[in-house]
Amino acid sequence: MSIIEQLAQLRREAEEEIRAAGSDKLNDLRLKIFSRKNGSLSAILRGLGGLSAEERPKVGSMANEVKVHLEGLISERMQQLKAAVMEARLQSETIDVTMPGHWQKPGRIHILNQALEHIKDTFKGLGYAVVQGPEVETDYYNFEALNIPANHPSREMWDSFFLREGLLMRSHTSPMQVHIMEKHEPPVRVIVPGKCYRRDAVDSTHFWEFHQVEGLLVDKNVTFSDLKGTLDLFARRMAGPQRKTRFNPSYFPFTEPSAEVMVDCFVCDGKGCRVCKNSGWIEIMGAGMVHPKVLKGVGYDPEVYTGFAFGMGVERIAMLSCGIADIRLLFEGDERFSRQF
Ligand code: FA5
Repeated sequence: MSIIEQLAQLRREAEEEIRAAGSDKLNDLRLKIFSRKNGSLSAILRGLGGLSAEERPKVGSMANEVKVHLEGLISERMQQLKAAVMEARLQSETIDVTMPGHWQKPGRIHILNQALEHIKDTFKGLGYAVVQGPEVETDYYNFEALNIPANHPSREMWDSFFLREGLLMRSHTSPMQVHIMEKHEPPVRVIVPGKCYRRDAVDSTHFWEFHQVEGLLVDKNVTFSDLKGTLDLFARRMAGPQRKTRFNPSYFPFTEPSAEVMVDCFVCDGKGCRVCKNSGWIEIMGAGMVHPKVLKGVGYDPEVYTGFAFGMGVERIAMLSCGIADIRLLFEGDERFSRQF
């Protein structure tokens, strides 16, 4: 077969192969035709030397034309394959911008945390520092150091969850009064938010796990009027200026005198209902002047320093400020409830 016929055959066969090749084959095909060492075009061109001086340029230019033609076909095929890949991708990744999106419900701060923040802000504004304390306490801090010796009848007020010998889940935040005074010289002005645990029967205003905020202020010349003024301001700020407050005489072994701070019932406006047990009033905290025995126990001189303390239930405050009639609603995690606040 002459070189011209060989070139014509190469052209025909290569055209067919290029048209049929996929992108993985195309590069191999390019080498098979154009490789200097063992490409089929190079093999044919090696025969040029045997041609006459007249034939050589003619065949040379034909070989060049076949080369340019096949190279063009290969890059055209390459473009075609790339375009097909892109088209397939566009088809499979089509985004319908008119489709409705997935709605993510935004989270909310729980009503208890909202109340806690409000309480903290109010007292921070009055110059109180915020400190935390342990939930597992010793019998000494939960009772003894607060003037509640073993077998004292007032321990019944704090029916507790006991752990190992001498340890218990704190039943109020008052133990922190002692921790703080042991560590700091007066003046002291702190609040202590935290969880407390009691074996209380659950009803609309009691739960076995709840939150308190303890307050403690000790300095020279602190009087019961300072306590009343502070808590009255706080109650109105939390529950609204229309709410009435009342200080009932009460008893806590670690304060003398002691008081129960009441707010008129927000559900019945003081007329009497299930929530206020028909009394018209809801107790929100206990308070009083720090007992001299407690001051002495931590090394403070009760002749020089006096102070007041209070402990409030955060759940009760949250219920009061939002008109919630049952404490259990706060712990059920029902979104229909929590979304309202
Ligand atoms: C005390 O716990 C005292 N430590 C408070 C105190 C502190 C008095 C400093 C004097 C000086 P009491 O047991 O009354 O007191 O509880 C205080 C508040 O915690 C109550 O007014 C109530 O709002 C809340 N509370 C008590 N028990 C529960 C309960 N089971 N569930 C929800 N809230 C409760």
